[in-house]
Amino acid sequence: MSVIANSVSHTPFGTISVIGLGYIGLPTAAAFASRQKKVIGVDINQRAVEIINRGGVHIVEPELENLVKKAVEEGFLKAVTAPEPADAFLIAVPTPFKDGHQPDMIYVQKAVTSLAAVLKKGDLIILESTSPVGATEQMAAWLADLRPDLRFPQHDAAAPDVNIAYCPERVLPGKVMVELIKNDRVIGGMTAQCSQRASELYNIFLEGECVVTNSRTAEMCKLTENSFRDVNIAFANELSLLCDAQGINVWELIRLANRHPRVNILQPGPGVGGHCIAVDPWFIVSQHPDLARLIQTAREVNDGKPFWVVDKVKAAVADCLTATGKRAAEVKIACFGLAFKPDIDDLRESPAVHVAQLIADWHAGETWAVEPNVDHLPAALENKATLQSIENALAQADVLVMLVDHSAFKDIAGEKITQRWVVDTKGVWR
Ligand code: SAJ
Repeated sequence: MSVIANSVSHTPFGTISVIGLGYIGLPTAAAFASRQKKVIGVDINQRAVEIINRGGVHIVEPELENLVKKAVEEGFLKAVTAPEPADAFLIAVPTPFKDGHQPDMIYVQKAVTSLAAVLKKGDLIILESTSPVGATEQMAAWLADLRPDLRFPQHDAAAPDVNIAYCPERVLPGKVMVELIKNDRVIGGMTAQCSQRASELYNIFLEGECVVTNSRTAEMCKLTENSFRDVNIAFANELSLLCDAQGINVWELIRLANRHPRVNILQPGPGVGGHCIAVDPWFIVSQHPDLARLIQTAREVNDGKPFWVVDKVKAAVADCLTATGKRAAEVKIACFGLAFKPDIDDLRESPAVHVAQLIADWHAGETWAVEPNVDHLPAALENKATLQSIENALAQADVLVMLVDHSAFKDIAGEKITQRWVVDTKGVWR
C-alpha cells in the first residue's frame, strides 16, 4: 500500500465521462464539473437526463442541486443517454443481487459495452460500483473482446493503451458532497501506472488521500467495510433479542458496555436497509459460502429482525384486545417512520416499510404510517395503509410502533405518548 500525494500531475483530463447518474454518479460528475472540468454524464434514464440538462436533480442529496445547476448553467456538465468520447470514464451503475444472492453485473457489462465503442488510446476507465472480487479483471476481459485493436493492462502491464482501475465509492447518503471530497480514496489499479492515472483523476477534487493497492484488494476493501458494519449491527440486533428475553433494557446495556475503552457497540433497530449494507456482504458470501459463515449469519440476523418486530406487535395487539375488549378491526396501529434510516426520505430497501407491510397484511384493522419526510406512500403500502400526521397518530392510535429515529419523533415529549402499547425498536421513547 502506498499513498500518492495530491500534487502529482501529468496529462490533464480534458473530458471526463461518468456513466450512471444516480446517488454516486451525479454527485461525482458535479464534483468534477465544480472544478471547471468538462463532464459528460451518461444515463439510460431519459427523464433523469432531461432533468439534469435543465439544471435539476432527480435524487435528494444536500448541496447537490445547487452544484448541478451551476455546472449545467456554466456549461461544464451535460447529460446524454449514450457514451461520447472522453479521456476518463467512471462507471457508477447499480450492482444489485439476483436469485440466490448472486451479484448481478449486467448493468456494468452494459456500461462497458456501450463505452467500448468510443474508447481510444490513452483513456482511463474506473469502476466505482460495488463489485465482487475479480470484477475489474472481468471488465478488462470484456473490453479486450470488444476492442481487439487496443492493448489492455492484462496484455501489456508496462504500456497499455487503456488504463483500468477499481476505486470504490464510500460516501454516506445524506453527506455525499462532504464525504466525496474529504474521504480517503482506495485506488485499485490493474497496474501501478493505472493507479497513478486514477489518483491523478481523483486529485482534481479530492482533499482526502489516494491510497493505492491492486484491484482485487480494492474490491474486497469495499465489501469488507460494509460487511464490518453489517456484522456489528447484527451483534446489536442479536443483543436486543437476548435482552428482551431477559427483561433487560438493551439501550441501557449498550450504553454501559460502551463505557469500556475498547467496546463500541452499534444500535439495534428494525433491521438493516439501504442499497449497500444489506446487499454487499452477500457478494462475499456468494463467492465463499463455506468460509464466510459469520458474514452470512449476520445477514440472516439482520434480515430476520423485521419478523421479530412484527411478532412483538402481534403480542401487543393481542394484549390490547384482551384489556380493552375491542375487536381487532377496531384497533389502529401507527408505524412511526418508513425511511431506511433517520432524517432522510429514501424508502428503498427499508426494513421499516417491510415491517409496516407485514403488519398491514396481517392486521384486520387500520394500519397507519407516519413519515414526515414523504408526501405519499410507497407502492408496497398502497391501499394497505394510510399516511397520517404525528398528531393524529398520537391522539387516535391504539398501538404505536417506533421504526425510525427521525428527529421529529425524538422531539415528542414523553407525556404526549399516552398509549399503553408501544413497540419501540429504536429505544427513543423508553
Ligand atoms: N443501522 C442500524 N444501527 C446502526 C447503524 C445503522 O440499524 O447502529 C442501519 C440503518 O438504520 C440503515 C442501515 O443500517 O437501515 C444502513 O445505514 P448506514 O448509515 O450504516 O449506512 P448506509 O447504507 O447509508 O451507507 C453505507 C456506508 N458504509 C459504511 O459506513 C461502512 C457508506 O460509507 C457507504 O458508502 C455506503 O454504505 C455504500 O454506498 O456502500
